[in-house]
Amino acid sequence: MANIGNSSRSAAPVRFSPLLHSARFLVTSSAMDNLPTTGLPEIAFVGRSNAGKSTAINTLCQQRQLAFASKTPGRTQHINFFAVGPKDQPSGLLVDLPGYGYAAVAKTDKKRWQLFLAHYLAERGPLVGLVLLADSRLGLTDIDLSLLEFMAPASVPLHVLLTKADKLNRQEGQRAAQAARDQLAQHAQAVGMTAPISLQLFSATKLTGIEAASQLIESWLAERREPPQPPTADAADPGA
Ligand SMILES: Nc1nc2c(ncn2[C@@H]2O[C@H](COP(=O)(O)OP(=O)(O)O)[C@@H](O)[C@H]2O)c(=O)[nH]1
Ligand SMILES: [Mg+2]
Repeated sequence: MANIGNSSRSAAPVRFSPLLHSARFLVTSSAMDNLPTTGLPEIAFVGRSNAGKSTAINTLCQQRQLAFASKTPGRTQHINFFAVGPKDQPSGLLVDLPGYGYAAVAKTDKKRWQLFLAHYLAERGPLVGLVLLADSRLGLTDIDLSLLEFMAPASVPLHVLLTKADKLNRQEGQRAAQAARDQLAQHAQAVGMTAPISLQLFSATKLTGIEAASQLIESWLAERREPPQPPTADAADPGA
């Protein structure tokens, strides 16, 4: 599994992504049936309530209030869409999916959320990547891991941000990352997920891992933007 951005913050100033900085609110959807149909490549952010999802989105985009960080988790069940790229020609969307369960996850909540996500992953053609956020002190829970099951058929790459890494020392951080990596590898194999999975430590307060996360998100969007080259006569497989 790729090991991205696992080092702590260097002395050099953090390079934020101008593309992500261009993010602006597009629309809120309250349900699956009124999601925007722009055809633009889409990157979704998921995670348990309080994992630090809103804070991570704001930090990656260098904006204070783009996604609302809340002291009362679990309130918003809306899906917020943000556009990035030139105003007149956006190049992609960031999607803030509803958080799931706080503290003790109610079984019904969990089921409802899993159904929603399964549906979203199955239906969302333009989805080019999923970013899963999990508190580095708590690690991945079974509901986090259940994502892989739904992602397996969609073949969408997954990137995990272990958030609030500033709360752990270096050794604890490395241990948390390795434990999560092992869990992901095991689970991916169990459910037959073959799309790439990567993981890194992330801290909004110390700005750990900003560049690695930004670069991956940009590369996901760029891959989809470039139309596939039509095969030329030269490139054709002579054996075909
Ligand atoms: N120490 C620390 N706290 C964080 C970090 N990111 C988020 N938090 C805090 O964690 C809580 C939940 O964050 P929020 O972004 O609202 O989580 P969400 O429910 O996943 O959107 C807030 O009190 C944040 O200030 C971080 O990188 N470091
Ligand atoms: Mg939030």
